[in-house]
Amino acid sequence: MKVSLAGCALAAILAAALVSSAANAASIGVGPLKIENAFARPTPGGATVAAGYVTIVNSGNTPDRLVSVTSDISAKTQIHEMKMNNGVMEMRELPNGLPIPAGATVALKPGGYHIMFVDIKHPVKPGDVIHTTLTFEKAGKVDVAFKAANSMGAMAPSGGMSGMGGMKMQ
Ligand SMILES: [Cu+2]
Repeated sequence: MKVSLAGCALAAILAAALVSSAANAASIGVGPLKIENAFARPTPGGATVAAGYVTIVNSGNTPDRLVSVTSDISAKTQIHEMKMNNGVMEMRELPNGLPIPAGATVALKPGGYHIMFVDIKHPVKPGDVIHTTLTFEKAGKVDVAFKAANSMGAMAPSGGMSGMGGMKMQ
């Protein structure tokens, strides 16, 4: 009886911890900005880069800008955009960062803007967490954990791009 009560209590504590960590992961505030739904994509073995995605909501009335990102998995972390160039999807670094207009929601997502972890120290496995610091021009710095999705294709857009294989880096 005691054992099962203890088990129940433990389960309740674990459930509460899960709920609270999920709530934390769901949204992080910095100034008028809200950082939501940060996730990364697992990488195939031997990959040298990994991609991270996040949604940034600016509820303020002044524009801001994501100017830089650092992470614990890569020496270099860049802010990339994807563009079609002569029928080939290419990605390149945004040299001046990513504008976050007043009142706007900017989604970094597969096939579009993304965080690029360059020269990763180890592959990203499902469930891994990449710890990063995002720096905004006005709102300042905020620590954001990017959790790796469950499979490489899990978050693939309907266009069928399932990895970095079809892209080239400028
Ligand atoms: Cu990229």
